[in-house]
Amino acid sequence: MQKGKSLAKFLQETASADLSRMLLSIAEGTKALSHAVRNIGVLNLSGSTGETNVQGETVQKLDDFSNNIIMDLCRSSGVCAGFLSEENEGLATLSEAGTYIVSVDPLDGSGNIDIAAPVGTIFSIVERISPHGPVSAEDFLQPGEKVVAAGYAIYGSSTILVFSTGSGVHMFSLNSDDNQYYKTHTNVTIPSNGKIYSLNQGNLSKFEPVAQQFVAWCTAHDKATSRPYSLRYIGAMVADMHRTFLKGGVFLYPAAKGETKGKLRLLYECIPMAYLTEQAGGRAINGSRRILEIQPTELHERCAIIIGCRDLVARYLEFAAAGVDA
Ligand code: AFP
Repeated sequence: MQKGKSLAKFLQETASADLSRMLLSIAEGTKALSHAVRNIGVLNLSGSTGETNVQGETVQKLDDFSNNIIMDLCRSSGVCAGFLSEENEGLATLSEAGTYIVSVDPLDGSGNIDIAAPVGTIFSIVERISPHGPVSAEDFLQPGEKVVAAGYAIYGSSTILVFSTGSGVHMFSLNSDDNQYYKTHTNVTIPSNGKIYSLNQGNLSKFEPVAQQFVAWCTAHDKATSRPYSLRYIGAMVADMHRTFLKGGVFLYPAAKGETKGKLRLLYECIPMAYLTEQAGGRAINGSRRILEIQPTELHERCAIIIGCRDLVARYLEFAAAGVDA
């Protein structure tokens, strides 16, 4: 691999000492998870723990392992005040004198583990509102506009850490020789348009009518706009979004008919991806509103999402504004 700047050096030059520390701790966690994902069989980490998480989903051994690793590293950073994870029902105070509040999906796409398909970690970071001491729910329930850094790691055919601290989106690849991250893409921009749409099309009849109209538009023939577009769906948001950042297109998990919320979680899936997408020049909405403007009201709140190339998200909004019969 041709080595770019190391992550530590890059952060030294672009972020405060405390934020660097926070991000480097999460990055260390992703290295451990990358190793675990690649050695799942020999580490006896496949299969489920037999428990169910707060979302009602079966907890995989690797989910549990990932949660513990990321939480321990956030704690040892000394700057992480509060921690919320998809795997924990409540929030945790890690360091009463810390500044940062971290919301994380430690292992996104865990259904992909047993088939050796990509999985990842997604996180977002805000500053605490409460004074020093134990953290409170309001520290976590901040809109995406308050995010100071967000990112994800994808454990795919290679391991890549992607993040933004508010000045562009940067990608760092994990070098297996020295187990260090090196910059491979800087200031990533999502193309303004694209020829890929990504959703669980098997659920189409359950989704809001606008989503059905949008998919019908994506699959219609039109030479001028190069339609029909291609459908790609990996079933791990991290992987579907990683492709969207690099190749363009749109990823959707719309609301079901008659509902306003979707399946994905606002604090540790939708907000971090929306933040990165806007940093990369794209757009992210819940069907009608910009995701980063939504005021969260619950820790594990769900949210509909339509995210990716500006022009495609704008097209979805046009259909929504025109109104469709259910
Ligand atoms: P987990 O983090 O629980 O593994 O969830 C995966 C996920 O939230 C997201 O990464 C996928 O895009 C989505 O679920 C897939 O959902 P469907 O199976 O309903 O298509």
